[in-house]
Amino acid sequence: ISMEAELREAVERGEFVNFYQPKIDLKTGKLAGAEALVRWRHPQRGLLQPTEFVPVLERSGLVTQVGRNVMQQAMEDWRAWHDAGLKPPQIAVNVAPAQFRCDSLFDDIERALNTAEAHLKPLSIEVTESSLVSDQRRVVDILNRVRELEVPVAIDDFGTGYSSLAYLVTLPVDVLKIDRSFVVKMTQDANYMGMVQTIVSLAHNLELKVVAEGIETEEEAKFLKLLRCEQGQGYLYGRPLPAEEFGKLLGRGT
Ligand code: G
Ligand code: G
Ligand code: MN
Ligand code: NA
Repeated sequence: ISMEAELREAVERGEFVNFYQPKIDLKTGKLAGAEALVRWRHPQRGLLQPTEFVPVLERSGLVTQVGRNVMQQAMEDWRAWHDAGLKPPQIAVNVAPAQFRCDSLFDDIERALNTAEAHLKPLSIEVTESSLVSDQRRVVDILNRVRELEVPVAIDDFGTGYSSLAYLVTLPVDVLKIDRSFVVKMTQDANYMGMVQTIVSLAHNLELKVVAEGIETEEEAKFLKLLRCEQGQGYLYGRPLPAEEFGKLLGRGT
């Protein structure tokens, strides 16, 4: 049985689950958001990471279905936390390039949003640079409509893709996420430090907020704070957690 056929069955059986990784306000140290990260609860092989199956989901087109479910699940979890008297932060959901080519993306976002309390801004999306390079007018149109719903848009893995700097000026986005490959090398290599510094000031000049990914050490956090990077995400603050564990973290009021 091919992996694609196996994934098709996994979608039908609902074997995908959302994990949530905290995002921290670097100035206050408080919880500022979370990113939903999909996992596959494989009946035999246990919990699988996205690197093991997201590429196949993308090649087979199944990523539109799974992406839609991840977004809907994120807002159902948000709603459950809210109804339990917790204060869930905004949840960021990854949107794959193929979802932009699918006619239902805007409706999917609107439906998910209406599951939660839309006025409390429960949702944001993260898009990779590769989503932004093809069919730009269509993508810009979708992003504009998404932002009208007060759903912020982040460029994910910034610096690792193919987009030109001109896109940053013209695209309707709110946040730039610095890829963890830069953060890892930043404290080892002055060239990378310079690069991160430049990316943060570029973003700020364009009135974009910056989220740094993959923060693992206090030293990295210290430098990013000095650069006035707004938010951080990484093992230093917390690993991706199952919904139930993330709910407990919210209950502890961190
Ligand atoms: O969760 P990490 O733990 O391993 O995620 C690895 C990669 O998989 C990241 O690049 C992340 O953006 C991607 N990813 C995780 N969850 C999703 C998802 O729900 N949809 C898409 N399209 N990509 C995801
Ligand atoms: O969407 P994206 O590529 O940005 O997803 C984030 C990925 O990075 C996930 O695979 C997540 O598990 C992983 N990740 C998050 N924090 C850290 C970290 O501090 N170190 C490492 N090595 N990976 C991380
Ligand atoms: Mn992401
Ligand atoms: Na990323």
